Amino acid sequence: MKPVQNPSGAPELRFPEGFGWGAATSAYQIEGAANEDGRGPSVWDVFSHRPGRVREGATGDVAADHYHRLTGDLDLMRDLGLRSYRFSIAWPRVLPTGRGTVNAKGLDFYSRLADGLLERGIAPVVTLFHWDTPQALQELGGWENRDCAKWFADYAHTMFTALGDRVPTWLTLNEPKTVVDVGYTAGTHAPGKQDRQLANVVGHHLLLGHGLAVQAFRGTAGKGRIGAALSLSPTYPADDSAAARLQATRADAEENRRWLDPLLLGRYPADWLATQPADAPLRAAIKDGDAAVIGARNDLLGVNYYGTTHVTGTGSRVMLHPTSQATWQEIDPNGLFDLLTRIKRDYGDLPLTITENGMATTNPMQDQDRVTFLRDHLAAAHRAIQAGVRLESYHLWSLMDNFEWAEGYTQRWGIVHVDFATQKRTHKASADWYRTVIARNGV
Ligand code: GCO
Repeated sequence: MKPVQNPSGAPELRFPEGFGWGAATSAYQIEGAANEDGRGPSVWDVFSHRPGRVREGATGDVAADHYHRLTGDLDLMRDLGLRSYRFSIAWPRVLPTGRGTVNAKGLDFYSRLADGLLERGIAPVVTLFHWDTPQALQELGGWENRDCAKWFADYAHTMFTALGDRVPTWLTLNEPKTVVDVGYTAGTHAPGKQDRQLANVVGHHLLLGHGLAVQAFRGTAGKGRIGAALSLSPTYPADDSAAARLQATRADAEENRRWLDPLLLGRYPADWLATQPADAPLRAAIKDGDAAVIGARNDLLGVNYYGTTHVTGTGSRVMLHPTSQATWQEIDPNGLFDLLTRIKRDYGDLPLTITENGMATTNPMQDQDRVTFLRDHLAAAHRAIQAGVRLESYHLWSLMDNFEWAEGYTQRWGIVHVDFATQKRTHKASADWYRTVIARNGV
């Protein structure tokens, strides 16, 4: 590993003044307090309590107990020097049945969180939906039901009204792709369905919910900006053959364009739509006018980047780069440069924020592999900025170890170690390294 800093201590790669050094988390993964202060259940509470769904039978009932440790965690962020913090709001903590009467105690938690960040000079970046659909709405069909888009926009409006004076950056959805591919196709995330056709309908309703929430935002006095957080993966042919190139284009449609195009160009990509059979339920789900709602102007785009995708001429995926403990991850920092410059080229010059980037490692404290990962990705991000990309901020995933969905507590993604028996937080090597990066404004 080559030295991180030059001998004088100045960074080799200096970031623009005011760059938003940040970290990300999500509600169900850290909060715990699942049954307290009036919070209603989400699909993840139900799913994680079903035998055999999550490794070692783990749940998010307690998680990192962040709900009870708010002040300590805010101080931890301040001590790292964070300038930006991306968190999500648990919809059923604010609206226990997804709609109707607001749970004042739930809302108050997020209000205290936003205030606590601002007091410490940290900008709140709020995600409205990080997969925890209220169970009461799931019983009405959840995102399979077109009305869910409207329920989501109403909830979003509640949050804009409550926190709009304090939150500069809003993200509607986190990774709709994962809901579609993992929650509704593979079935290994909540709600655990395996129905590709239904999954695409869910995907459409998620996009519609995004568009309606953006509309609701424009109607409020909030002075902030709004967009979505997409998980994107540049796709490449695994070899030079024409067949592999064709498959890479198809994979790109599935991984990236089917989300980017509707949001930023106001239409599904024609080649992707052509893969949907004439009688696919998705076709009936798309109503006149939806494209315009979904494609309403966004102020920024959140990019979750974990790695690249390589496909062969038969369309199967191969890994040409190292992976991590999370074996779906193909670690390739250069892909981040390709992705950021590609977004600018194909979708215009909108401000970008990296909303997630990180790796799981089995090294509990001396996580030099994570330091190398983060440094290499920041170098790629820096190169993209040099190439003219309007990248404003970077949120590593994750601030602290947490409930990693179906993997439970067996994968650690944090720069801060959490002892889940005592809830003690301890800096890993990567946390101390990141603190220096922030202080020097560069790597
Ligand atoms: C996601 C989620 C995070 C995960 C992270 C690691 O993007 O999948 O936003 O909740 O924990 O990506 O898998």
